Amino acid sequence: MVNNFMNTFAKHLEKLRAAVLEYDADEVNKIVAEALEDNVPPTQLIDEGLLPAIREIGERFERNEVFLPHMVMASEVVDDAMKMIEPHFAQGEERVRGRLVLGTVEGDLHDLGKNVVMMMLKANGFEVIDIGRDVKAATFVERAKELGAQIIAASSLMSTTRPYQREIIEELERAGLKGKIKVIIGGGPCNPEWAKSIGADGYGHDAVEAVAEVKRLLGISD
Ligand code: B12
Repeated sequence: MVNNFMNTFAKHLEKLRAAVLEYDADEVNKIVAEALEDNVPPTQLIDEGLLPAIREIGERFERNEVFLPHMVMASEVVDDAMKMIEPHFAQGEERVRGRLVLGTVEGDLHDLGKNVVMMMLKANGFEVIDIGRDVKAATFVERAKELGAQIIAASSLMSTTRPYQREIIEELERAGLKGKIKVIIGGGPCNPEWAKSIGADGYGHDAVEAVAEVKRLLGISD
């Protein structure tokens, strides 16, 4: 019985990965619908189906095997599929455990990772206000202030945009809010050393770590 489940899951995930690599939106949506029907967990569909495929596209891009339009097509296919999956995430608890403002930094249009982080945080009972992509440092701080957020979460996917994460912390310092509003960062070019060097309060390698870091910063132990 357990093996049957595993086989069904593996089959869906492999088909899903292949369909993203073919940029076949209809096929991807069909597989996602079937997989959800077969009770494949939404996190598994994302982590083991969609994400390996989009990473593979990134690697092919790096090797000059595919070009920008292919990355655009693949990201649109993945974005659509994530929109189908989102309602199937377990709802977070009624009680809101904390409020965050989440965005991608200035100059950076990559938002798939930010969206995955948002889904996971919401599923874990956090209120997340998505302020979009290509967001200026000052806007992160203004929005967090006006919404009474305890945490700013900033995503950066490029080495050229990562410095804007530091600008957010500098903005907080200027506003006298450093330490009062915490900052958590993540995304491809980020790592714990970078987080430490810019004075960020937390770093998450992926959406699961994002949730763990937010809990740590808010002193939530479960
Ligand atoms: C899809 C994609 C695009 C899409 C983005 C669409 C969209 N709506 O997001 C499009 C086609 C628009 C694009 C454009 C470009 N891209 Co691009 N893109 C990618 C690609 C293939 C996948 C990124 C992705 O979505 N991954 C899936 C998500 C789920 O993973 P993730 O973002 O890493 O997020 C996870 C973690 O990092 C973490 N996380 C993310 N954010 C946060 C935030 C917090 C707070 C926390 C705690 C955790 C966290 O959790 C997430 C979930 O696990 C990557 C390759 C790669 N390997 O990353 C290149 C890549 C990021 N792109 C790259 C480049 C160069 C570009 C362009 C400059 C190309 C060009 N010549 O124009 C433009 C720049 C546009 C701009 N101004 O931003 C480079 C960046 C190189 C670098 N180091 O600087 C990469 C690495 C490709 C490469 N190998 O060269 N891209």
